[in-house]
Amino acid sequence: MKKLAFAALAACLAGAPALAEEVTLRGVSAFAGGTTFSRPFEAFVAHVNEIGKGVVQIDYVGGPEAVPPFELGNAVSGGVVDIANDTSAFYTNLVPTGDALHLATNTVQEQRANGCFDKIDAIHQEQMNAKFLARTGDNVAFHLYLTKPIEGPDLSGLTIRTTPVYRAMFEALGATLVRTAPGEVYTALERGAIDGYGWPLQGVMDLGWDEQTKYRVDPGFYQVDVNILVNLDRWNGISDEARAVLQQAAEWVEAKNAENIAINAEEASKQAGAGIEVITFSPEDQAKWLATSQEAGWAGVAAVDAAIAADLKACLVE
Ligand code: 173
Repeated sequence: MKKLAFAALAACLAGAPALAEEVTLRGVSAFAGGTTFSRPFEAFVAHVNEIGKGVVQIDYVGGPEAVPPFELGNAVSGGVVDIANDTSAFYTNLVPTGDALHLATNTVQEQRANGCFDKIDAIHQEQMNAKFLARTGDNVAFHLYLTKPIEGPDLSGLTIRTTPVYRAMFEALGATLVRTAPGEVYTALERGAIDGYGWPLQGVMDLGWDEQTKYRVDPGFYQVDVNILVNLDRWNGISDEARAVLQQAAEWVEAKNAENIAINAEEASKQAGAGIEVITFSPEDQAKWLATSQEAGWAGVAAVDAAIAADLKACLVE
């Protein structure tokens, strides 16, 4: 090993192209291993480890037990973690306009084609020292889940578990909000500390929340963003070949976002099987629900940075 490093250094000094050594990146997910929103990342890791042999490998260290979800942004920003699977809602401390990402109505493929992806990447590079490598979660909407029924889009008197994803909307509809990591939702429900929670259509059953959930409010709103981020210094320090492997695997995992449409249908029927009833509002109330989600969501981003909000809205909402 030492000899090899010396040989590489010598080759480098002699001006000859150095034999790039295989690099290993330490990877962590903000979601528990094997659960819905870690799955695309886990497939990405397996793919990189297959196509990147001799060039780049990922050592998947683990999930929230390795790094607490709301700390993962700092960990990848500072280089404690090289590559992270994280949602923008968990790192708003670093990229406060990241809330725009879940307001997208188009796909990541469209965002790559219309230049939006590069803008989002530039914001991540500048504000959190991270390369925005890939986005998963397209086609999966968020919902409100409840332990008691509601009649319409009035959440006053309800205490709801939230993350920045739902904050602006649920606040506008009068809810009292408590932010928790996913790992704390079950206990909060069990203790009656919350009357419900925001969560995507997929994954409710992963941590047993169906046992404590009576209702899902339809329609869903927004679109999940679970992103693969690489520490920028690490990204800049690896070979072109390693970066190309990661880019290729990024677009490969993004192509799998289309599978979410079929998975959504399976999940909805599993929830029904677990006894979760669907609350559907009147057409006027549905319109209010959805209009509030968009208006409150974009107002929240504009309050942070009006110029970025306008720029991203133009390429995320088509
Ligand atoms: O509800 C959440 O914890 C959240 O914000 C989220 C975001 C993306 C996927 C899953 C959950």
